[in-house]
Amino acid sequence: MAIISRAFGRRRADAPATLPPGQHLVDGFPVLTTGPTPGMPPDGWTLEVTGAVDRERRLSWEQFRALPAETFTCDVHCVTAWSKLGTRWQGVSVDTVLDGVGVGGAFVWVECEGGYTTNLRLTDVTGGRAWIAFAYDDAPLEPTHGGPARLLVPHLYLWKSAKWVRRLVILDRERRGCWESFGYHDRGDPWREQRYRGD
Ligand SMILES: Nc1nc2c(c(=O)[nH]1)N[C@H]1C(S)=C(S)[C@@H](COP(=O)(O)O)O[C@H]1N2
Ligand SMILES: [Mo]
Repeated sequence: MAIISRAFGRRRADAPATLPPGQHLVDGFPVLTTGPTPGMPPDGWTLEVTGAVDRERRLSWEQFRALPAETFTCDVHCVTAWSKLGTRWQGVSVDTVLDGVGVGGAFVWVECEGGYTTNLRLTDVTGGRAWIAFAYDDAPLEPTHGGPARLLVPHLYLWKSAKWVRRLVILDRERRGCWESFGYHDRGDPWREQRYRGD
């Protein structure tokens, strides 16, 4: 009962049904970063897959860009309550990045240039639902939005979509990232309003 009245109570009468509860549409594309934008030229960028894997993987920018990429359109939802519908991206599926490493754990800990971290379940970044994105609106991803490349997990709150991603660490138990250790939810499903631990 409480859950139902909360979800319906927060939805504005004129809000499209495609918006999760409590969210509103925003103009433009807000930038939300704690701290400065790290200067991260593609030359020095690598993407590593480490931790509980059979074979570690380390991709240079050239190797990463040689992987098959996808163009996809998705909605994004920030926990501060703004959403954008129909955003257009290009990226490499996380399935493709993990192909051949032999994952031996159910959790992913994500590390970024600049120190940001977040945690996810492996099932939330596999099965065609997450990408390492390198282009937005048919242009190279702006540094402020995570360029040269960011994780994009559009079905979860956007704090999970780590900008300037450098490393995916596969773990057999959950390790909390930056916001999660402050009490944000380990999973962060916007349709269930999983903002804070216990939601
Ligand atoms: N490296 C890094 N990634 C990050 C953040 C950050 O501070 N550092 N902020 C997160 C949060 S809280 C949000 S809402 C989104 C915002 O993405 P945007 O700036 O492209 O809108 O990035 C997420 N990824
Ligand atoms: Mo956020």
